[in-house]
Amino acid sequence: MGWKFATQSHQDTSKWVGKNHQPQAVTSLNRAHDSILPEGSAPPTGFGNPGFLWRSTLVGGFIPTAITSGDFNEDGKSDFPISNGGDSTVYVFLGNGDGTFRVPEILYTQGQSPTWITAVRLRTKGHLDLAVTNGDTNTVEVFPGKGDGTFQASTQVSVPQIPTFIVAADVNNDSRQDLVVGLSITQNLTQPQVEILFGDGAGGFSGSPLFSPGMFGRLWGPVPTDWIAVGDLNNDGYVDLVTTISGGGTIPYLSQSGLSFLMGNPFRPNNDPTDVPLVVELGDMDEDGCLDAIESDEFSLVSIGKGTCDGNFPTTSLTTPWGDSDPAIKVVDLDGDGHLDVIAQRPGTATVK
Ligand SMILES: [Ca+2]
Ligand SMILES: [Ca+2]
Ligand SMILES: [Ca+2]
Ligand SMILES: [Ca+2]
Repeated sequence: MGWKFATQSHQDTSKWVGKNHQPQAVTSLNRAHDSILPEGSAPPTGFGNPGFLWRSTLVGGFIPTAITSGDFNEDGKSDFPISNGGDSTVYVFLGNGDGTFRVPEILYTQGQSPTWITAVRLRTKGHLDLAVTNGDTNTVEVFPGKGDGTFQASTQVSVPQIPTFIVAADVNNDSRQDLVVGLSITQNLTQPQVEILFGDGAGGFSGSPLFSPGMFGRLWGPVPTDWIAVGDLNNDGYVDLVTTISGGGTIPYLSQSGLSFLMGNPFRPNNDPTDVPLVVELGDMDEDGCLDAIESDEFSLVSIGKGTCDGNFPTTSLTTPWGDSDPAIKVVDLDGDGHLDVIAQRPGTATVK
């Protein structure tokens, strides 16, 4: 698992970065680490640019692993927390609303080696919170937000294996946010791939149904769940899941009224049995009323699996070569024309309509 799980590779990274160090002012960052592109220029995506301009690099923690967004100080401006796997911190960048940020608040996780992070409102009457997966301590850690950009002391919930991904959703339609946690699977063991932590609306959790895809993946490892997309595949009012697991294809799970899930037919990008999907997002790309699966794979290709509103994606088609060995993906209407766009990470950022 390499750098994501430092203690497993026998590296005590806590010694590398002291916990009493002071963050630098963002404005005094080492410009040598900034892009070679001048600030304000458009990044070379190879696609039509919907209006992004290059900005200076911000200071980060050691080995950033994931980013989320939300308004944590309730000033109407987006903020960006980043989890850092190497020094077990979360940097919370409060936005000024003009593309610049304040000096980040640094949260120290109780668990070790954060792998993923999501913003979620776990308390029905509360403020926006943060949930972090800790790869080396097998925990989900929740930082309850105070609504002013600071957070209460965190609490942890154990999960059975290494957590590698987390996304928030109301799985059982009780108007309380739940956490969907992707897990790493040990080879040749039948283990749960996903654990769902049902929120109680007060910041606590109850129940954690587990389900297993059986054996997937390569012949070494643990094999991580790389990504989980949430959406209602069959339009029954309950969110379903589509996951990627390294070497194991893209696996849909259909919700049974939020109480349990049935595994659907795994599929791979371009229907290629040798292809390895890494990340997947959902969006109705052809606007036929059925969510489609947009995947980026190990071959740096992006493809679209055309959904049929029953949890299946029988037809996949290559869209474009891009991507990276550690990609990310997002589906959103960037330019506000009513049609979904795809953002996929490569050694720059690419967009396509
Ligand atoms: Ca804000
Ligand atoms: Ca719920
Ligand atoms: Ca559904
Ligand atoms: Ca569709």
